[in-house]
Amino acid sequence: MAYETITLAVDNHVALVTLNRPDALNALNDVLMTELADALKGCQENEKVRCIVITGSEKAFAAGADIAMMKDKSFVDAFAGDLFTPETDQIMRVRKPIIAAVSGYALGGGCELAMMCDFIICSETAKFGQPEINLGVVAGIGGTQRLTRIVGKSKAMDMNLTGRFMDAEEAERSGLVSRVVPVKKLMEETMSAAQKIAEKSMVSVMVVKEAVNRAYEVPLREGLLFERRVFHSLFATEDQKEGMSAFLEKREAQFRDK
Ligand code: DAK
Repeated sequence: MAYETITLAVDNHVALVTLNRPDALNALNDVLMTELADALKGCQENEKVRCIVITGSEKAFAAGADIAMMKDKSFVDAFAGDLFTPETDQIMRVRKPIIAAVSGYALGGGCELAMMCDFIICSETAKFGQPEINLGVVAGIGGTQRLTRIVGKSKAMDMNLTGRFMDAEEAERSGLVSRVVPVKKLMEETMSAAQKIAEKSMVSVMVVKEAVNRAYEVPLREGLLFERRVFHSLFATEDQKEGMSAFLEKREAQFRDK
C-alpha cells in the first residue's frame, strides 16, 4: 500500500513511522488512521522489524482528530461508523514495542495515540492536552481512561475539564513521558532506545510488553502471578541460557529469539 499521510522506513530492525499531514498539524483523519494501522500491521508481520517508533513533525506529533472531518457527523454516523475503532484495535494488537517520539502538540486524539504507544519520549517543546471540551465533546480514544491511569484523577480531570495543555516538564513529572530531551536530540535519543530494544531477545521483549500492560487490566495478585509464570516460562528458551551464560562468560549475549 502506498501511503499519502504517513511515511514508513525500516532500518537496522527499527521501523520509523512518521505522521505526515503538515498542513493540518498531522490531524488524524480516516486516511491517516487507516494507513497507520496498515503500516503497524505490516511491522508486526515483518520479521526484520523488532521495534517501532511513531513520530510527527517538530511542530506537532498530532493536533488531534481532524475537526473538519468530524464537524458534520450525526450521532448515527459517529455511533454506527465507529470512528477509529478498527484502527485503534489494530494498534493495540501489535505485540512489538512501540515508542512515541513527541515534539510540539500532542492534543486530543494525538495525545491518545501517544498513550497507546508503549512509552513516550518527548522534546522540551512537547505540549499534551485533551482539549475536546472546547469543541463541545469529550475525549474518545482513551483521554479519560488511559490518561487517568497514567497521571491520576486530579490531573486527568484538570486536563479534560479545562482543556489546558501540559508541558514537557509537567508530563515527565506526572509519568506521562519517560524522558524529555532537547528538540534536536529527540530522534537520535528515541532511535537509540529503539535500537537497544531491538538487540534484546524478542521473546523477552514481547513478554515485558504483555506483562506491563497486564498491570492495567488485572488486580495486583493476578498480575504478580502472571509475571511469575512468564518468568518461569522463559527458562524454556535458548535465549535465557545464552543471556545468563554470556553474563558469566563476560561477553555480549547473542540472542536468537529461540
Ligand atoms: N483538525 C483539523 N485541522 C487542524 C487541527 C485538527 N485537530 N489542528 C490544527 N488544524 C489545522 C488548522 O485548521 C490550520 O489549518 P489552515 O487554517 O492553515 O488550513 C493548520 O492546522 C494550522 O493550525 P493553526 O493555524 O491553528 O496553528 P497554530 O499554531 O495557531 O495553533 C493548535 C496550533 C494546535 C494550538 C491549534 O491548531 C489547535 O488548537 N488545534 C486543535 C486542537 C484540538 O482541539 N484537538 C482536539 C481535536 S478533537 C473518537 C476518536 C477520536 C477523538 C474523539 C472520539 N471516537 C473513536 C469516539 C478525538 C477527538 C479530537 O482529537
